[in-house]
Amino acid sequence: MAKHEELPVPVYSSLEPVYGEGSQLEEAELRFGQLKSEFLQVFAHPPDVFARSPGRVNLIGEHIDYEGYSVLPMAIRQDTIVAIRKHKEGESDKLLKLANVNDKYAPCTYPADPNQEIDLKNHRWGHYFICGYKGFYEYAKSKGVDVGVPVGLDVLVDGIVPTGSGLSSSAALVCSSTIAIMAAFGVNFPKKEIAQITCDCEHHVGTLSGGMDQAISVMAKNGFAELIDFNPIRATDVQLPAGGTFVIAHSLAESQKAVTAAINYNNRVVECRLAAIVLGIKLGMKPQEAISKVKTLSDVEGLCVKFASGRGSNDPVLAVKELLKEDPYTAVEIEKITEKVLPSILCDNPTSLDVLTAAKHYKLHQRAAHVYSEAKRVYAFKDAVASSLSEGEKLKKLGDLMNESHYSCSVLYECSCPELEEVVKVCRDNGALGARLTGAGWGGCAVALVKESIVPQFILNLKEQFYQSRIDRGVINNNDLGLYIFASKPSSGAAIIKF
Ligand code: NG1
Ligand code: MG
Repeated sequence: MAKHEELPVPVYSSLEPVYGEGSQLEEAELRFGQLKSEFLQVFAHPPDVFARSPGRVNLIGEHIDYEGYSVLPMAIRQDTIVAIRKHKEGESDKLLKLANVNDKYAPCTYPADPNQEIDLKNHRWGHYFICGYKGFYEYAKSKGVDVGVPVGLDVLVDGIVPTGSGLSSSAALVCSSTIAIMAAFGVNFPKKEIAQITCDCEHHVGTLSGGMDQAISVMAKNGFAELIDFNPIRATDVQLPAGGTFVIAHSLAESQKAVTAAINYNNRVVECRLAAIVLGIKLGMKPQEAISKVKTLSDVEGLCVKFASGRGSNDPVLAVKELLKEDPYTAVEIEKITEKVLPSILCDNPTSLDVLTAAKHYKLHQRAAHVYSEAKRVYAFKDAVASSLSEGEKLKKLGDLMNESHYSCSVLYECSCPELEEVVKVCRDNGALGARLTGAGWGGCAVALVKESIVPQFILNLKEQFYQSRIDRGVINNNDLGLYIFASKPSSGAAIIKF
């Protein structure tokens, strides 16, 4: 039997296989019905096909996917649906017409040109669709799949993954767009290939992101979290202990990653790369060799472990502690070690150059210590789930690992913010076994592991202790509370729906 990730995206003729039964199915039926009639209204034709792809919550393994390390997310119920119609050749202007059911997102039009550049200075929601469009053509070309000449596309989007929340609304949009385009062109690819295409093509919006979000959005299975490995992308089912529930709680600070990339997300990617090169050199590589060969901290882990083993340990963090100073490095200090100026080291990626302009210094020690320790916690988490511990002990262990992960994100990686610190504390004060920021951070959501039996009370307490004052100040509306704090079960991945 073909492995799950080798299979193409499933195609369904009804909504039950994706949304199950009950209220979730009812809500989906309503959304799809409205989407269809709005499509008809806007474009005067019905859509050919729909694609949906979910958001995700990362349980553990933060800011390590782009360093080549495995992560452990699960898909959430909230998803993005894309309805699409492909024009016939010569039918009309060759335009990609994008509309959104949410008025917040004004319609936008792009040329049907797979080689178009994305205007990074003017961030627009439609750019994420264009990522998928470009990715689709790049992939088809690389595989020699003939998809014909570019034609016009009509597209209507309905996304309910909260944006700027660390729940991957961007990947849900990129994945559902790419899959809708595929389906409109009558092709389908193995899920792991789509996970790779969508990961690569999201770079067109200017973030140097890893592949976690797209991988889980495309490959998730109902009822399971997934351990996602990279190079090549692989997903292994993780069955979470039944007595625990993951509650997602928004800090109400919006994280505008695409806008602030140079000083936070991309900055960390660059710091990790520089830390890896410096470690490589300190561990015996020639500067030029390290610069050309070392891209991520996983590339020099072997050398770090070898160094540690000389001291009776197998922990790469030991090498970090002894070889990288705790004080931040200036560019000049790094250049002394690398014997080359930073812009020429990072010239293979123009996005990195913006980071150099914005950065004052580089915290190599802290970032590398976070990455290596967080990578270990992911496996400890997976091993605890599979262990013979009692359920209570298991949950406690998972919670402890989540707390350690948060501490490392907050103190070593500095990707938290005051609102996230507060919501994490309120979660722990109210009986969470563990709580941590999830996703990129700098705002967005926390995820808390809570005993199933106390979930309703836990949510009530959070309402009182965290959200009520914000409701009173008009930051959020009381009726919307369910959008900001909710329990989540592992949901299913991307699907194509053809009625
Ligand atoms: P968010 O910002 O939560 O969607 C980002 C990256 C991930 C990963 C996490 C941090 C994108 C699309 N995703 O997620 O690849 O690096 O941060 O673990 O940028
Ligand atoms: Mg994102």
